[in-house]
Amino acid sequence: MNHEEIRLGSSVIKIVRGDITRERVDAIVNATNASLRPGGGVCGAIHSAAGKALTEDCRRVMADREPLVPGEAAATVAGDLDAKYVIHALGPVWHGGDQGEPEALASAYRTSVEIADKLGLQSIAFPSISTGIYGYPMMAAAHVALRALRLALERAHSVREIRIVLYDADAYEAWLGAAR
Ligand code: AR6
Repeated sequence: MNHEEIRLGSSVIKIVRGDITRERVDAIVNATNASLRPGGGVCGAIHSAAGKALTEDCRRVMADREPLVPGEAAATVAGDLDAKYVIHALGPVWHGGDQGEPEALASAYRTSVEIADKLGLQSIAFPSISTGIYGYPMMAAAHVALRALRLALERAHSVREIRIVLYDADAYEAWLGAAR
């Protein structure tokens, strides 16, 4: 099987392997930094694929607000991506796990689903937030994320499909293990 599905009533969480910038969904979630700058990792890839409109909308959003704290998220246009919105979620930097990292990571996922739901969206694609440059151990992150996403889906009105898009084989295997 090349993907894993977790069914929850009429909703589903799918774990797939791929490049999130190629997803066709209502919202693509970005693992951002506090000031919504292009950055590296999946964030750099999303900004490059989306083009100038995304980076400019990020600047517009930040002109009206304080930097994000870990666990927060904000929506912008999606530029050239095949999505209606990009939801920029800030995950925690890993400091060993006893500095509120699980709570902040759960909040980043939950808040992104809440924003998508308020926008009336049905499908969202997530990367594995915090598990690259921010150093969160992959398996631990997958467990926290899946638990948060289950709860968020149960409360959502419009969101029906969540896709977790894993770029590399190790990440994909870790998430499959957590899902099972
Ligand atoms: N599609 C899906 N997943 C990807 C892709 C892609 N195209 N490219 C990388 N990943 P990271 P973080 C995976 O470092 O840890 C940025 O500079 C990658 O393998 O992108 O939350 C931001 O601006 C990893 O598993 O995000 C922040 O400063 C996962 O995406 C900081 O990095 C997340 O890795 C955020 O760090």
